[in-house]
Amino acid sequence: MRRASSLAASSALSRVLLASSEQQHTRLFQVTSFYGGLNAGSPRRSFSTSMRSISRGVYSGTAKYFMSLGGVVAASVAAGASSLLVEEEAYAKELLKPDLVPKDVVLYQYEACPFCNKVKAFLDYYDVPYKVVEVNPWSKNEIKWSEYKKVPILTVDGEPLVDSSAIINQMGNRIIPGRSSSTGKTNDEEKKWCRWVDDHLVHMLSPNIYRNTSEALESFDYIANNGNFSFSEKYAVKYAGAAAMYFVSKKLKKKYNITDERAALYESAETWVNALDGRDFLGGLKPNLADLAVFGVLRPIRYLKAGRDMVENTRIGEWYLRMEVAVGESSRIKA
Ligand SMILES: N[C@@H](CCC(=O)N[C@@H](CS)C(=O)NCC(=O)O)C(=O)O
Repeated sequence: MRRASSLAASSALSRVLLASSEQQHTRLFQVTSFYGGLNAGSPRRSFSTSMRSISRGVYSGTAKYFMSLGGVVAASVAAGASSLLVEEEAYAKELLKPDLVPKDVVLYQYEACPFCNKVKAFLDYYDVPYKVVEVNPWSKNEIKWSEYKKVPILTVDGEPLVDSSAIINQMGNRIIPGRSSSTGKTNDEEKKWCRWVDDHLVHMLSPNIYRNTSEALESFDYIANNGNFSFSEKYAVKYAGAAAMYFVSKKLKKKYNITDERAALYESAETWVNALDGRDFLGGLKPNLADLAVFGVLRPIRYLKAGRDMVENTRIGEWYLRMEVAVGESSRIKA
């Protein structure tokens, strides 16, 4: 893993910088929105994209003029940029030996599915290039060839793997050196928290993201715009889906004994921060599979109202940001 030479110092520095990172993100987000480089899903990326565009000189003279007026704004952007650079120095992807990287990896997924996002977090962190096939949840035409009718399905050099946890375990044993033989406390802790993600954390999601009509519509707007739907399906999905999931989420609340869904989400976030026990990641100085699982499951909701509330009302934001930096850009191969 690439790390800054003075690990302890940079880690401490990052901690200080990350303490105000949520405010920085909000500010950067507002600034980039103003300049038109908006990407609601990833303020960090939209910021760097905007900065790259400015430095390449792609903006018109008028736009540059308005930018030059924003002296105060620019100063705060510069401060944010330098701290983000330090963060990127300290946390980075885990790079594999090239001969361990599978040649042909295809993920059959729904863009907003938490289980699929777990697998993507793993592939992105280990920088495994993968193609994505977005499955239509109604016809499922794209996975007609498979007996398994859920997503994610990952084909690795032609071999289909199913179920997010099994996929990650099998891929981990295959590409992380020494992993299949690793034993002991660390491994037990990692396994315990991976199980917690599947048995507990995922059940917090639906009751929260569909908890009222406006949040259900916000969630389905995201799903409709990012899923594999025809033009007419999009509208049906957004409104019928939101209405249906609003009622389903109430049933799920009962099933999992949740009385106050937001309180339960916050409690889960705090439980996770307590598990970190002061470490940057559950894996110590770098993420392990449990970090990647928690991050993956939370990623589709992070910039929805539920995720924003969670970050504002719990201590999970600093860890989440470290994960965003460590996992980095997607390794997805653009078609
Ligand atoms: N335990 C499985 C659960 C996968 C799962 O339930 N996927 C959902 C999407 S989030 C699914 O495909 N449901 C069936 C359907 O859409 O018909 C895993 O971890 O991969």
